Amino acid sequence: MQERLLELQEEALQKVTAASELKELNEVRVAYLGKKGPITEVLRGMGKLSAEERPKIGALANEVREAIATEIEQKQKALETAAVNAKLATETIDVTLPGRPVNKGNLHPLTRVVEEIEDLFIGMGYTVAEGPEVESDYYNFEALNLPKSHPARDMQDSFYITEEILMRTHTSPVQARTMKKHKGQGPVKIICPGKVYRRDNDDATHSHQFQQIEGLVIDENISMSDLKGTLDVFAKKVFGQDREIRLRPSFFPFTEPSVEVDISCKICGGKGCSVCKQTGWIEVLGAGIVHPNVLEMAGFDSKKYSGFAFGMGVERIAMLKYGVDDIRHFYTNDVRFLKQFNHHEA
Ligand code: FA5
Repeated sequence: MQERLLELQEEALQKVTAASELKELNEVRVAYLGKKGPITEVLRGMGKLSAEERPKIGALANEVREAIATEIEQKQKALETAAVNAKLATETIDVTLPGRPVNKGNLHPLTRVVEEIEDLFIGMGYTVAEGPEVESDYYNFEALNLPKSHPARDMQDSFYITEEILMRTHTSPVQARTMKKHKGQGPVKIICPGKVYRRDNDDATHSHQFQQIEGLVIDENISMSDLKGTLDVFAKKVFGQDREIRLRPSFFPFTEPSVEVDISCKICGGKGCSVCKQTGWIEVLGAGIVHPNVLEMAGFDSKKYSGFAFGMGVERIAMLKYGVDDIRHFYTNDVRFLKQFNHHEA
């Protein structure tokens, strides 16, 4: 019996040494140390032994079991460590690799200009108003003193959807809509940013779709000097103290008197270039004193109230501010162009 036990020990230890996987090792454990294993079998036959031999064989059997168990345990640890090392070897991270750059977007230059102008006027007590881009002929023209056959309608070639509905050609309809809401009660002090559409041929300074910001102030005793002062603050804040502004007499059916406001060209410094069409000036906005007909049509008493209004082209302002020589750059979305506006103050 003693021999049989030592034989079993030898056999088991060889198998432990040979095992190359945890699964195999477990099979050895079950085979030799399990309840149905050969050692248990030997112990069952101990009843046939003499009283002297029994404890000896019992002790030996325990030693054999322990030897096998210890060996299995050590092998198990070795196999586990080897498995972890193998995993680490295949999953190594090279911490010296440079990181992937995170591409951060930035606001479109036109959005930035609109926000800057909004902030400026909000700071002067204006509120922001908005209106629809698909507009009725009534608000786009008639309520602004432009009846159906008025020749001045040709000043803004329009995209008509039906006889009565068109893509708005300017942001001035928002003036008319806002005045109506006020039901003849002043004061009104708003700016209205938004997209507008015209059948203009695209070139360096014209686009068939562009943005405007409208301004409207109605109160008692509003005069041309209030308009001039406001435009001066606007020009100095947006373009800097060194920019000059020029007011030219002009005509708009909804204002009387009317002016067109030019700002000295930053690209050529006023000498003349393709952007300013060799004049040294770029037209950025139209303005004037609200026509009494417009006030009356919107329900305001033109004897009590007066007001001024202006409408500026956002792209023209952005071109002047950032020195952009072609309006089409704003709409072709070349990332190299857009990335240049990454900083808060360009
Ligand atoms: C108007 O649209 C008037 N509604 C402005 C106004 C409002 C006058 C209130 C009086 C009182 P005008 O057509 O001039 O006016 O356009 C205003 C500005 O829009 C121009 O000064 C110019 O900066 C810009 N603009 C006009 N046409 C284009 C175009 N095709 N592409 C880009 N900008 C344009």
